[in-house]
Amino acid sequence: MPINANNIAILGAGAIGQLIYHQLEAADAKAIFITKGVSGTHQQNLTFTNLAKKVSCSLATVIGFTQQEYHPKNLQHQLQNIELVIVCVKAYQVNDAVSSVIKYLPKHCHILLLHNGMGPHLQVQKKLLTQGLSVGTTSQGALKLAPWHVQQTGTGDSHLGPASGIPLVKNLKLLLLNAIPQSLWCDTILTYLWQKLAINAAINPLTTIDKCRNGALADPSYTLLINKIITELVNVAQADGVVLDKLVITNKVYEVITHTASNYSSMHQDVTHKRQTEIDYINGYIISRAKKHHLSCQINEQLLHQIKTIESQYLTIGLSDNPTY
Ligand code: KPL
Repeated sequence: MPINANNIAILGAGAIGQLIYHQLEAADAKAIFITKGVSGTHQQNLTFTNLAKKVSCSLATVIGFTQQEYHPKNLQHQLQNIELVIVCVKAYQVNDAVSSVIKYLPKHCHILLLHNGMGPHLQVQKKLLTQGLSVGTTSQGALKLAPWHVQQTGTGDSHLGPASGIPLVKNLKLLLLNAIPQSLWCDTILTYLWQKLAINAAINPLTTIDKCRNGALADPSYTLLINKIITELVNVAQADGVVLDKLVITNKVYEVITHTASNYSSMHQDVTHKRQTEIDYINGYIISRAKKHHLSCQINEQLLHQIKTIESQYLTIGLSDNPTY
């Protein structure tokens, strides 16, 4: 018997959002989806392929709305019992996604952001009047095989923790930690976000520029470059008040390169599908914090520039296939 059918909403029906849905369901907590991909509220058949390739099906409530089509009263009514919204959209969609629903959420509702990169929490926390905010990062792998069919492609740690406002209530915190494998609640969540940022700052642009799988970065020809990316990041994080151990971070980056050797990074996939990348929230975030502290980070700037050049070949001519959420 599900704990509560309607007190958790997942904003965004991408691969990670659907993976979290299935993990919550396996823990007897049924969430609902809020998505811009469809219009109107309906029951949706979902398919999940787990790591052992076992396929299961379920039925989820999906509240869909499009930019043009808002049903404020309906939305407010449908979301009146929501206590937690897990935002699983691309970093560049977070601000818009949260802005779209915030006015329909109950005052005590908590928001959890789960995305690659850093930065959106700074925009979102300015918007929240009463709602508390948490942030998180996950290294779990998931692939969308069809709009409502995801496959889990890898295990990985997930770190969640408080960002601002009223903290997440204990029962929901325990529910999340119980549902998401290898998850931890961390009061110093920023340290983990910077650590994941280092992984993405090294792996994502390099695999995209060189059109290779993550494992190719284990080649010694990348050692110096990866070392420079990490050194710049560690210095910026320190100026931002987060002390990171460079050796620990370097080992983490290489651990992920090994564990995900056969994967294409999300940025590589974004470019392959002519979608906007998350570069502004990965290397771009390091650069923006560096500027704030009058630090230079040449290598990260160079990578940002190279990715922007690649993106400009399709984004400006309107070929982008940006996902809705
Ligand atoms: O998070 C990732 C991504 O591709 O965005 C890593 C960990 C690098 C795995 O590919």
